[in-house]
Amino acid sequence: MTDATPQPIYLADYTPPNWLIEGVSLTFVLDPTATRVRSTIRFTPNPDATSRTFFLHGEQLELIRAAIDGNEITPKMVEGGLTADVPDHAFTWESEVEISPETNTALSGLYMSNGMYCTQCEAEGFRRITFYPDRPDVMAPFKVRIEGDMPVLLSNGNPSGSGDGWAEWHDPWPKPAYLFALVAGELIARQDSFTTMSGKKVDLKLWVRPGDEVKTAFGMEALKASMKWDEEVYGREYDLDIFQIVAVSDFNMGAMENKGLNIFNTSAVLASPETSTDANFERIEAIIAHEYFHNWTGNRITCRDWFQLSLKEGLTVFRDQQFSGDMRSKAVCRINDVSALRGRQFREDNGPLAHQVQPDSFVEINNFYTATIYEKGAELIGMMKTLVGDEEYYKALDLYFERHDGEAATIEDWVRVFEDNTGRDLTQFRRWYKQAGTPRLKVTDDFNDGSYTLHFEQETPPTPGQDEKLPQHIPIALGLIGPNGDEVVTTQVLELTEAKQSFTFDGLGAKPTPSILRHFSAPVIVQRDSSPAERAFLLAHDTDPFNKWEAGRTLAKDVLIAMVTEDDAPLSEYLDALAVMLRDDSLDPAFRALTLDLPGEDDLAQTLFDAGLTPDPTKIYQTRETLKQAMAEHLQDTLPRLSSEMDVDAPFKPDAEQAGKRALGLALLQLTNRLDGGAAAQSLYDSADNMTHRLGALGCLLDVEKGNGALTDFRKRFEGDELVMDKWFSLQVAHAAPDKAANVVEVLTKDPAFNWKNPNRFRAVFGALMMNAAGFHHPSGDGYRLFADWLIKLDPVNPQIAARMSSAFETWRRYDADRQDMMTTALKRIKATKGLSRDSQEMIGRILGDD
Ligand code: B3K
Ligand code: ZN
Repeated sequence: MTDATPQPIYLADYTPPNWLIEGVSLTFVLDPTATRVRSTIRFTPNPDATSRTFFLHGEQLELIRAAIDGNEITPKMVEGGLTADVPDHAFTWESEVEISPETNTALSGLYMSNGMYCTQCEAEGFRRITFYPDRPDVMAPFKVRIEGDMPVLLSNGNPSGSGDGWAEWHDPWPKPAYLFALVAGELIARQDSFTTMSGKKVDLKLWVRPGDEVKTAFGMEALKASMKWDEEVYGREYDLDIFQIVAVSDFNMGAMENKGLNIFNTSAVLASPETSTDANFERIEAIIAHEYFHNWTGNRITCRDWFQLSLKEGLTVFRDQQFSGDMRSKAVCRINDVSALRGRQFREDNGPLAHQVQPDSFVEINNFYTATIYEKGAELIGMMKTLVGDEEYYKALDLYFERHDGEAATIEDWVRVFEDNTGRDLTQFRRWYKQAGTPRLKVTDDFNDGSYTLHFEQETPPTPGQDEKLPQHIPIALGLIGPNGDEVVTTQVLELTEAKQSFTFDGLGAKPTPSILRHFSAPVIVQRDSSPAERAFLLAHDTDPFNKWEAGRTLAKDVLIAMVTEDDAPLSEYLDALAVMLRDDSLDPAFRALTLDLPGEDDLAQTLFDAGLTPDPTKIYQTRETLKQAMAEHLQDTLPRLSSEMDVDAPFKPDAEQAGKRALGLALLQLTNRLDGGAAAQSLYDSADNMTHRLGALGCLLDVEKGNGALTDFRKRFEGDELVMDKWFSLQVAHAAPDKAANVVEVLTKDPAFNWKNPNRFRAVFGALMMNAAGFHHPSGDGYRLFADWLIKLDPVNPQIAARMSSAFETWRRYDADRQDMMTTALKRIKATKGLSRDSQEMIGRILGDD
């Protein structure tokens, strides 16, 4: 931690490592406050390097001894590590350091969680374990010996020996240090096996704390399904004798893809019907797949440097999204993915934190594990697939694995594989990686003598450091629908490359209705003046499920915007269209549930801001409430029958079919709840046999201020279950009325169960406050003050989480002068905190727009 202005590092300054590593041996002698780490590393000169200077990263390490080729030396300690005089040929480095896992609250490096030892090394945590060239382009095979009085001692790779109080592991696949992992504790495993496509049997172990084993069945099935899917779809086979997952309570993110030993936040792996919602099951399945898929896209082929982060993350997100689509409903998954993209990445792209998918510089790389790197990165992969077609996409991937296996690659390598494979010139497409901001796509049309022309105009607004934007290469999947609802032009992909470009379709009998950007074929914002009638027509007739949903969403959004900005906005077209769609039982219940879901408060605020207006969060909140009430009243007669159709008679299964019914059932319950004052919700709460229903019902009860009894009951039932208690905390904040939200948070932070050093618990409360837009932005400013107080408190303990959550303030420029003033005051107060971490310094500086 330092007060000095942190210095950025630049992609342009990349130089190859001076020294490569042939092999590493590590010995850990575990102790909570005085763990000894001995390393023996065989360094060889890198023929591609321009210098032989020897530098090893190291942070918060106490050096006990160091030696080169057996001779004790005294290295020179420098900022961020050490240097030493070394021979100009291969040599063996040895060192011993002491570290204190118990006092490591940042959860980076080796730390303790509930009495167990575990590690998190990505991005730069390994340097908190031992002195090492902690950069992803230095790859090495690892041998690890762990000594400690713990029954289970784990590391990467295959087991190579064990005895009382010790275990040894060997990972033959060269890997960068960020993929290193160690776990030691009192754990028990669910065991299974998977036979790979070449007939190799792989042991599978999912390690948890005793008591949690009842929650491991689903995760194990998801793992086996992922292994099979990666073989079938990408031809990728697993490459060690064993694959292990460990569940940890204190973890900064969802999970980590350490080679052969994935470490998971308990929230991303433990599941049971009584304690997990359908959304939890779905997320767990996706994260298990994501981390497993990293074995090829991330581990076998890793990143040359952290500017290439999206090379592994964008591609792996794309792969996990494909997997989820195959396991569940493609349409519903796509809609959810796009909603998440709009909610998080568009928000980021439209504010002071906007950055490139491949940034040019960063101060703290942990601040760049963002929706832009991940989700926008995944969209870029999807666009490439759309442009080259499925067959060429999979051929290009084969070439990628063949050409770069075992390497630390770049985004440029990736794009070149596509060019070499297809012969296409992707020069313009590369702009997607280097140009931040969400393109706006204006669309108009005309029809003359059977010729229909669509006119596109693209423009990307300025983002920090990038005032001028060039046109992007945008694949626009398009279909045309005739006046009788038949599709007259089936989906085809138009390639927009100019700032303005038109496309004409001849031989049409009548003016068609365009279905633009099917399947959301590019991460852009379509701006098209369209009548409610046209939107309702598409909602009824579009054959592309994404655009069918999109038509409903834009219809709802237009209505909400009109309600906010005009006195009497007509609702009938929307409500009638909704009623027709809801009753259409040829439609998947999950899809219908999504159509009932109104555009979020943040989305509306951004839309108003884009239109040159100043959003008022309170008014947006009230408007959504008014529309929901109107929906409930309009659908009143339909609700009882429809709701009963959503009953699930069969035993609980977390599959898409049952989950869809529960989702629609709960969406309808939220409407019924406005009419019956909580009666149906109370009865569902009392009879619920699964967490989806119980939590959904509890939310409804809180909405009508009848939740106190159920809240007490819920706590009593689940007091011992951390993950369910996280829900108990977050639900109360999510459902707090805007004028009460800050107070609810204040009370919850005083609850003895509010263990704020645990990231899940902190996020449960403050993540929910951030999402409760009208509460966070309440004109009293209490939300801002409280949020800032807690970020200041958290920063010295866990800078990564504090920095990440400061993005709650990233939208400050949208709002009125009073709110802007209160938000910037809060930000400046954080900034002025003595000893503020480099992580938070960078984030707050960028949010405020400091140079
Ligand atoms: N690669 C990790 C994220 C590491 C975050 C470091 N701050 C998980 C994932 O994307 O799979
Ligand atoms: Zn990942």
